[in-house]
Amino acid sequence: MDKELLFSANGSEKREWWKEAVIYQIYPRSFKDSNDDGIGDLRGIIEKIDHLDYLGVDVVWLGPVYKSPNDDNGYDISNYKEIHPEFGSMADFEELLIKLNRKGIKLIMDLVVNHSSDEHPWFIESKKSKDNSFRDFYFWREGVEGREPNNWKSFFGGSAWTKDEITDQYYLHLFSRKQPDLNWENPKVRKEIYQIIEFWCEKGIDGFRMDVISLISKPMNFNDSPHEDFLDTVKYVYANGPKVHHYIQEMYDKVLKNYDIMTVGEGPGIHKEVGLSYVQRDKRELNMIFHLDHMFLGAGKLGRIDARPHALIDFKRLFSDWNEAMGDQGWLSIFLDNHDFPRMVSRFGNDKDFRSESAKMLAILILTQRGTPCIYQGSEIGMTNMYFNREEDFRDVEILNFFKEIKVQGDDMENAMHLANLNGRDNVRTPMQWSTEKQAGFTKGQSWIAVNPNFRDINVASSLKDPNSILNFYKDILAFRKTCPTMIYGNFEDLLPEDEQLYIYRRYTDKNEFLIQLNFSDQTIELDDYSFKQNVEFRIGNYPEHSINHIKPWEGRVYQLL
Ligand code: ISL
Ligand code: CA
Repeated sequence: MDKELLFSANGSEKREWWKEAVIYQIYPRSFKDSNDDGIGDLRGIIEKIDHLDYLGVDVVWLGPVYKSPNDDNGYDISNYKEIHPEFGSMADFEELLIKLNRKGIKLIMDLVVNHSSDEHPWFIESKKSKDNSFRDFYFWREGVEGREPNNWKSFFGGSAWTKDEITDQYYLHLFSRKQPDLNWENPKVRKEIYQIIEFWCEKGIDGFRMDVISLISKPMNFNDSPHEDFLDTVKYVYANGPKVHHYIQEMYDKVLKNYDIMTVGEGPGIHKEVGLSYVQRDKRELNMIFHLDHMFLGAGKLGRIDARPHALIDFKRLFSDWNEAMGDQGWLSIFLDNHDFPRMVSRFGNDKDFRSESAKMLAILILTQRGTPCIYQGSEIGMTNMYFNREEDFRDVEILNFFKEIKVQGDDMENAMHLANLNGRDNVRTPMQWSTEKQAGFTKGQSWIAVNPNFRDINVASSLKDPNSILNFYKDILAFRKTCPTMIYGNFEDLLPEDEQLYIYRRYTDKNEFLIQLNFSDQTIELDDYSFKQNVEFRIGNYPEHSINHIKPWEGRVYQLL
């Protein structure tokens, strides 16, 4: 038992429920379909609350369920205060919230307010004429010599500007052309957004994951980006704009501060020099951020889609650097995948020969780093990347646009498909695998995106029956973490930053110390050099037997120093 179970009241760090919580991310379209139309929905989630309860998670982050034409699966919202009928009704939403809360699980929603859908009434008005009262809800600019106003590229390929015929001007969209960027310079826009936040807080939700919050303040000169590399443009031109903190502080003062909620900012382009500025204690902004640095590791010429294998050293350095950047003033959310990036066991583990071992080992990693862990649906059963054989099986707007560009340029489609299969977003969006029934028990209808054929081996029902399953390991390590404040508030130190296969670190306070050993290779490694000088107690690990003299392939374990 962690000696500090009751600590912290007079410890250096203030206890916060959102630091102690573990988040579980639900991608609603792919979680559980209750009415067999092939699309996951709110009643489907209600059916599966027992699964979340069994696992022991504290907070559900619910992906967007608002009214949306689904160009980007709900990240293009046409009504922020309505539930999309394909997900159910407001009554279903309220029932979900109550039933989760009854099990002690909180609910946070996705707040997507860098952009709306082009089918939002604001945009429909805005494009009508240059003097429409909603015109400056968005960014409209004249073209320059018959071309786009500047050289900005969209995250989803092509220019970030699209010309609208009605007024012959261009509007800005950092994502798809159906996701026009909202103009936060306009106080009326901000007021509307604060009302939306209030609307959901009044329903009793427990916070927000804020989509691309790093992008809400644009450099209003709209100069060309001087960077050739898209990710540099994101970092230094699109993100962390001049008024971003002013806006977030205003949002805090106008609404957030009135509720005891969790706020998690997501943001491409948030780099470690600016990370703390979003979450600094007492700064009245956000509780924590997701940075995406490890998601973009090894990104090649075509961006993250052609990510090359990276060195473990670089991966580890990111954790150390970010930990240092946060110090005792800031807080991160820790994750290894989500609905935008490949499955963690496929990318960071070995999903062929050591799937179970590496999935559990990565679970140890996310649950023992300093920060609030976030588990994406399916990781708890070790779901893997899907391999799509046919072009028509892909669904994601990013990938479809990518294919279009490849074709226009006459480039190699076979390679493009290969990259999409490695790093595309559809990989992680295949339905949650519940059982060995048809369509993995996700739906009795036709699923909106293919089910991974490996569902007969990888599914919740079978995992429940197997005491050594990944699922049961997650349950155990979640329970372990709850008994262990050092794992939450303790310091972090990487003990072997230069090792290319092992990740060995400690979490400690002045009273307690834990040693975490993770093997990121297919080999057994002798540990002579790292043998302990002190007595240790084994606390949790992913092999039934373990020896302090060596560490097996993808083995992970936590010791407490006595
Ligand atoms: O997946 C990516 C594209 O290569 C990321 O860069 C992603 O666009 C970025 O992390 C922002 O993601 C968020 O906003 C997008 C939405 O498509 C993603 O699903 C969401 O998580 C626009 O709303
Ligand atoms: Ca449905």
